[in-house]
Amino acid sequence: MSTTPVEPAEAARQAAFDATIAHHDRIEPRDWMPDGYRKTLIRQIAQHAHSEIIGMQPEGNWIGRAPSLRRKAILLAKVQDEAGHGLYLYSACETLGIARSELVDMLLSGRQKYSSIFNYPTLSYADVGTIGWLVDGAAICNQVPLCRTSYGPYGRAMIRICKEESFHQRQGYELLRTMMDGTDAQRAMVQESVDRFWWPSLMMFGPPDAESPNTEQSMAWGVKRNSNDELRQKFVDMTVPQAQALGVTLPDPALRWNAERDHHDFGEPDWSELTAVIRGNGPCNTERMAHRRAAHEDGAWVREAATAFAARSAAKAGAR
Ligand code: FAQ
Repeated sequence: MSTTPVEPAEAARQAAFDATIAHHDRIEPRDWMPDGYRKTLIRQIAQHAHSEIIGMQPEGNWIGRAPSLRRKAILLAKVQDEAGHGLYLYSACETLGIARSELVDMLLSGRQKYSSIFNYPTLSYADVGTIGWLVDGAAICNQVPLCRTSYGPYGRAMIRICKEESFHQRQGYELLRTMMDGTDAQRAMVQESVDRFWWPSLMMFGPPDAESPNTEQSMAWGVKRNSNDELRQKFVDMTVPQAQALGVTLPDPALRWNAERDHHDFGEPDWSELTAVIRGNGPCNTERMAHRRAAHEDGAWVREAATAFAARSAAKAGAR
């Protein structure tokens, strides 16, 4: 059998990369990396950044209708954090040799995805609490292991993001706790919101491992540290006692403790729904993208002004 000859220099670079991965050390922007590794990181980090930016919309929808000044201040801070997360992640992605404008273009043209969860509507103020509790809770489960991802700039961005996500989750839980201690109508509002967000939150972890085309290679490269199903299970195990403490019912009749497995058993999410949402056919996909395109167009003058200012500053610095 004939094999393609590998240049000695390339073989040495590949060996150095493999050794770094095997030692759980970090790959840094100037290190050599295989094309597939670079492409995988650009895909995942960019989709993560897009998710943070699109993820501002469902909650942003409630800033003007927050029930008190305190709730408004908390929600404003949270949504601003999400913008910040998007910026750290776009910056981490740019270290891989791709321009932010190109990443934004890929989002706006539909060539890159963002998390399915942000294509669901926010119908009541309880949804702000549920997003904090369940959606940020799922995000934390998924992102804490990413602090140890093999690519340095991504892992370092994740450390800061996870600290802020913890605050987001707590504010969501605290909001729901307050509502659960309120009136019957408020309790019903929380339960209705949890009923709508439970299954979409489980889908945030991606398709089941057997149908996840990227997991095996991403784990071999240390980009992902756990599989989709492992993290989904961790999230369920973490959330069930919190639901009990809150006094809400998770809408899954199959949910029960399995002492043999030392984990909760739970029902199968409707994977055809995840596929439909990822393909653009979720309840709010069209609205979310239309809003993002309009915001991008509205911001054109800011980008032009910043570019002109940067060019003038560079020219002045050159003249000095
Ligand atoms: N939605 O082979 P896999 C947040 C796609 S941030 C949409 O398993 P992979 C903070 C996947 O891209 C939430 N698409 O893929 C916040 C792939 O398509 P591609 C975002 C999905 O990459 C809270 C295909 O399906 N977090 O919540 C989804 O190995 C509150 C096959 O899937 C991150 O991005 C989905 N749910 O695993 C903000 C974390 N699942 O690209 C505001 C980083 C899968 O081949 C408010 N990302 N797909 O065309 C990851 O950990 C991974 O990328 C996974 C997917 C686990 C999401």
